Amino acid sequence: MAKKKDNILLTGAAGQLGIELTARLREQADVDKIVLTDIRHNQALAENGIFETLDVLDKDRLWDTLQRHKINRIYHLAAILSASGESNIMAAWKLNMDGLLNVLDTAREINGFRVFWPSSIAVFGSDAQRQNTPQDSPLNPSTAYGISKVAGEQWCAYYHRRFGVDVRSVRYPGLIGYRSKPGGGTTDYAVEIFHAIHSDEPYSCPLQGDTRLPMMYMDDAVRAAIELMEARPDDIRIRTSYNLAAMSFTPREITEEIRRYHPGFQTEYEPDHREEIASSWPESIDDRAAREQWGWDHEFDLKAMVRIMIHQ
Ligand code: AKB
Repeated sequence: MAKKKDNILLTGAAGQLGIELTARLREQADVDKIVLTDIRHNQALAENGIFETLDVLDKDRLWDTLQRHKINRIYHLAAILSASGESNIMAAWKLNMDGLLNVLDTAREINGFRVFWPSSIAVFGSDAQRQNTPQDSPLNPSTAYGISKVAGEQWCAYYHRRFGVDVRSVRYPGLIGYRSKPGGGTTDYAVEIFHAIHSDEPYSCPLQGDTRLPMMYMDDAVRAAIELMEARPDDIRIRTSYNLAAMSFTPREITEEIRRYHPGFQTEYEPDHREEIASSWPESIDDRAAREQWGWDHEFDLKAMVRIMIHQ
């Protein structure tokens, strides 16, 4: 018997990852319906498919939307990221935590439902090993965002253990793509730098030149989410969140790579509060568990990513 096609809902669909994930999901043959939601109306998304405004803090409305569209997969992406979260810690905690709990608590009422929820390298703090950070490291984060991700990971494991909710998660590094803009993250510089290439001014980088961070090209990030959602439940042995890695670089190294195409390009280093966050995060990640358990493998390194970002 042919497998029933999926009805998928995205929260935070207008965000950096949501836009890219939507484009990829639309190409999948086993997807019947994609319902895009975001807290604010988005005309571009509404013109191309089903779009509804949805505040994930409104649990009744979330339930109603899932029921009306017979949703069996959710990518719950709505969140406030690390740098923005520091200017409004209560808003970050409320959206990131209550939003996730609404999704998990609703999911336990629906048979055969799957949840994807992104965690982040922000779960690690300065007492975790910084190079090749292991899956099971101390989690003492430095930001409100990181605290919400650590708590969220624990809630995911709890809902899986206690109610059998099929929730799956990865700890994303900084994400880089050209179809959508990031908003409010510490790693946003790695996208903004490309928008500065054609300016007459040098790019003003909010991190120090030698602050190394784990990063990932968007196509890898999107594929990771989809492959994890398609993995056999028995292969997923970690129900908090998987370490995930692709490349690591410093602002100076990405500048050098861009200069191979634009030799006049300059970066000035003017570290602000984001430097403090970045220097509490890992430099590189050990993601062997994801590779061994559900076959994760990245495709893009720094050179490939820069080539695409320059030529898109
Ligand atoms: C951020 O910088 O806050 C995010 C993340 C690594 O979770 N990109």
